[in-house]
Amino acid sequence: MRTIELHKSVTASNDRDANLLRKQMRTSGQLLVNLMSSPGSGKTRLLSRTIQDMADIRIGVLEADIASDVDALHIEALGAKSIQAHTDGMCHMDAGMTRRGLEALAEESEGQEDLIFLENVGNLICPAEFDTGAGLDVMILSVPEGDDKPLKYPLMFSRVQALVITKTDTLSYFDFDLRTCIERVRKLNPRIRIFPLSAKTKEGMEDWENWLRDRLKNWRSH
Ligand SMILES: Nc1nc2c(ncn2[C@@H]2O[C@H](COP(=O)(O)OP(=O)(O)OP(=O)(O)O)[C@@H](O)[C@H]2O)c(=O)[nH]1
Ligand SMILES: [Mg+2]
Repeated sequence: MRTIELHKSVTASNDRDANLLRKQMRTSGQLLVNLMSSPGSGKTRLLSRTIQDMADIRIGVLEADIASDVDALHIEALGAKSIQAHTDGMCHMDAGMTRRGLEALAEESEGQEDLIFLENVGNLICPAEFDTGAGLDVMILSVPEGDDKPLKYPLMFSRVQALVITKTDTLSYFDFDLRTCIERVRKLNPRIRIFPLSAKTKEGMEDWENWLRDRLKNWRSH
């Protein structure tokens, strides 16, 4: 498993870089999914379960963290190609950093993946402000974090195409009202897809994985 050091991109326009990367990914037929959430919400565990369940699809993972390589090692142990990217203390990935991470991944796997996940740095603020060039932006909110998060971090909930509400196996231990949470999210983002699930018990995983398959097909048909 390879670790790369990334530094902030010094280009004039992140949005332009992101749009170009998205166009190139569409041409290559690879769908990049940007996963964002607060630290510990369950990104790596969701990815692990998804990789195990979707064995027929070639999946690669770009793990972005300020330090450590535990997540990438975990993913590689499942047989998926993974690159650990260190972000030089930065709390998000920009499009140039994502491109360099993807290039490193392609050197390892010869660009064979159908689906590539970017596990963004755990943070609900900065990653929402930077387009990475991904074809899909997905947020994960876990039950222990509370159902008030859409009120506190509206930008993140507004700009993603899907929300995974994870750790639903813990609902009986927390004062988390799923209906209220979903109402709050829909007020910010009426078209968002919402997947309540548990990566531990697997309940709800199928809907999430079917949606990913559908999005990949759609990505390749345009
Ligand atoms: N009960 C339960 N625990 C979960 C679930 N998903 C993740 N966890 C646990 O939550 C903790 C954090 O999960 P991770 O997958 O490491 O979270 P992360 O978002 O990748 O964390 P960072 O990379 O540090 O931001 C671990 O102890 C997981 O086992 C779930 O669906 N149910
Ligand atoms: Mg992780």
